[in-house]
Amino acid sequence: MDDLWYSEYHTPNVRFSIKVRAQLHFEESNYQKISVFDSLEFGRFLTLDGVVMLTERDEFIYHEMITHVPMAVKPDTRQVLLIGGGDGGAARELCKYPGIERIDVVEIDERVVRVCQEYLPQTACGFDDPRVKLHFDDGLRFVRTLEGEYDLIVVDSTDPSGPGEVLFTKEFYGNCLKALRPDGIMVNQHESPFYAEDAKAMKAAHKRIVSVFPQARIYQAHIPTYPSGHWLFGFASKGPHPLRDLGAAQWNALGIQTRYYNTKLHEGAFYLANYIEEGLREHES
Ligand code: AG3
Repeated sequence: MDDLWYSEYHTPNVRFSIKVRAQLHFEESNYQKISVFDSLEFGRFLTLDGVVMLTERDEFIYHEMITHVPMAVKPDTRQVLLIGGGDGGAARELCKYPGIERIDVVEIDERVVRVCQEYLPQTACGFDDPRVKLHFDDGLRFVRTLEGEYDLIVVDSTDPSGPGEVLFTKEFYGNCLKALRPDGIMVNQHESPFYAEDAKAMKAAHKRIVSVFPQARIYQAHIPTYPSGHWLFGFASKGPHPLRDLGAAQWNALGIQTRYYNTKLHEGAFYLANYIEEGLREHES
């Protein structure tokens, strides 16, 4: 087979395809179908239920943007809760901060972690740091029990269908608010603004976050292997503002190496296209 392609439906009428060298792994866990492929253009990539979670070539964009944006706003972050993130990429970025004391990773599917440890060491190395504690548990169940414990919650979930669905509910966001310390920040992967179905889900999620958090803003990044290549993240907090409280000089003084994120781009990432702003504005305070 020398013409093998992986395809994902981004809409019923649009497919995104990557030429693959080989399928390295397939299994059906208790929660989902897990595959790892090797490709010519994007290196190895992980899919869950047929949806691309990360590729070796462009994962740095997503993982840097979901971590360094809140960290540059709140550099004194000590306790972090990472919901999902079973590939280790977000944990890897957070471990670049010597000030972080503990990262609790709550991943529902242990098999995702084990498969990434076997095939995707580039991201799974995030689990090697002793500050990272793995909890194989349901994210909603885990946050329900918490009160005022974390400076930062990173919601590194799948799309809002399947096991990731609860991580887009008002109940989940309300529990995240409760789990945060007084100046706490929650950042989540917020889907794509472009295709109609994705836009609907992302506006609904924003509406729920706005109804729960005093501050809620959206920022963006370019991620080639996600639908439309245009991806959003949510920044919500009990107080800190993503731009007014950006400690650019302080962050730059840390000397953290990044390939996508910088503090200028941080500011730019919060300026959205008109069509997105218009869709969101009705929900913002
Ligand atoms: N989280 C999944 C982002 C959603 C991708 N959606 C899609 N391809 N339709 C990424 C996990 C990386 N830590």
